[in-house]
Amino acid sequence: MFCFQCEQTAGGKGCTKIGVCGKQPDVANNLDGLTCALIGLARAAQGKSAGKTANELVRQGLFTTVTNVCFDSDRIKALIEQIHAEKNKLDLTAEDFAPSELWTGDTDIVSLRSTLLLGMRGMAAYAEHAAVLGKENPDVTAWFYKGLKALGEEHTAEQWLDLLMEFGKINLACMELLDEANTSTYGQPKPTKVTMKVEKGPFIVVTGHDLLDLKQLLEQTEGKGVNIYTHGEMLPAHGYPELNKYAHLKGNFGTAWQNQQKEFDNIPAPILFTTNCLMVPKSTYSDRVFTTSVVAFPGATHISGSQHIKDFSTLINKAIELGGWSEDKQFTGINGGKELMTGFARNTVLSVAGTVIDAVKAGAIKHFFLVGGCDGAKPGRNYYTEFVQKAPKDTVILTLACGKYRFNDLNIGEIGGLPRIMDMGQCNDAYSAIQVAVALAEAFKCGVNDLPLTLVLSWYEQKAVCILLTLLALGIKNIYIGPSLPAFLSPNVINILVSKFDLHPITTPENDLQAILK
Ligand code: FS2
Ligand code: SF4
Repeated sequence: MFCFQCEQTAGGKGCTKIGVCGKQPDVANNLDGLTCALIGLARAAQGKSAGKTANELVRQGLFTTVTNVCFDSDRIKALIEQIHAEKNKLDLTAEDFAPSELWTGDTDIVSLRSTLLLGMRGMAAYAEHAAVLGKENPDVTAWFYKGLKALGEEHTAEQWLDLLMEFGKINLACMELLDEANTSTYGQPKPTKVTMKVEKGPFIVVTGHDLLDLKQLLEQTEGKGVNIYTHGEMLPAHGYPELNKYAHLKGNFGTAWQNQQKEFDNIPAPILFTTNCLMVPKSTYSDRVFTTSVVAFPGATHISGSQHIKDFSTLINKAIELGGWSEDKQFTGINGGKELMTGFARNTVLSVAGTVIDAVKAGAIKHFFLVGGCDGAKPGRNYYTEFVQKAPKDTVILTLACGKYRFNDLNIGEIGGLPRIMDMGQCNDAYSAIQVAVALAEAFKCGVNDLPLTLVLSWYEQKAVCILLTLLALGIKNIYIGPSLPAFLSPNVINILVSKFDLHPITTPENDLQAILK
């Protein structure tokens, strides 16, 4: 096996014996086979209209290969068979890409090709979340085929770089599509306080990013005496009016994905994984793990459904059987806070744009930071907690994705009635952050790079890769990134990104704050 797609890759170079994530070699090899079959499908679809089934397979196939999504070789092999059947309908002569060539060749070319593939894996997750809500963008769909086909071809470094920038722009369209799908279905997010107290009685913990799964579970548990708690990337669900209206959507349990083995160990409740990030479940709770859509783990109960309509009764019955705690339990975030705030998406932030602009002009707000991205297990990720704690009082912290659990329970005060930490949502809500930045730049009649705004990002998996490519494609410079640079970026590619985009690897919170605010 070979895999270097995530931040925790073995030795900062690549997993070759077993994944640090727990991915077994047979799973890794089958995931490579899946990628190569998708390239074959894209070759077969060239010049033809591929159709709904093929489009779905492309999205779901790429999504399946994202870190911590699918650990089940049987499911991957079944997907490959379906892809081959679709390919044969389109063109019997088209061949799969050779898995032996996926990660080999000239170092810089492998680096650029891998960056495109990994970005596309991330975008597939967003496209799938939009598709289950009935939203597709033909340009995004077409680009999956274009990108997959390109992965199986020879290109110069310049051509790969051009493809990466083109991809970054199409990923913006994909994030916009998902923003539109979410807000048109569930309403515009509103600032919402979320408790970390779990009430006595049966409950279910829901993690991952898929709001439709949560919505269906809320409908199916209504009036049954089973409470629902979000976990990880599901926290922003509380901000959406059409989800928040359910009184039994009670609060948030736990923190970011890498703490799940500790947090899920002793709870008297089942956990539903709607997307990444699933860690190998410990035997003490594996019978309480339920997966759905592309997420799968051998032995865990998988809930499927046609047309994305699902029957969650086995999960609900498990919650009733386990019964929950006999009294209320107060949990806290990693810094001891008992409440979290979410729901500061573009609509809310832009509705107070006048106040924000006045505060900047009057000098009350000196700088904005977008401190966001993925969380992970590395000790160096304390950087993000310290960065927020050490940021001067006249600065505002916008955040998104699961990296926020490093600091979202901190109370660092307000500026002009606005909290200094504003949670804009999940990782795909980077779209919201971009819209806010663009609107501020218009208000100040300057470019986004001239705003008193710095992006301080944390990365772990492939959605962070597609978001970074979008930011670079938009010409956003001076981004700080950590906790370490991706193993798939070769030294030459890093040099290009540093010289072209002033990309900075993080150092220490003190040094970086000083450099940014000087
Ligand atoms: Fe966090 Fe994991 Fe959102 Fe990433 S829950 S690292 O998938 O996509 O962020
Ligand atoms: Fe290793 Fe990450 Fe790949 Fe898992 S996803 S095998 S940890 S590089």
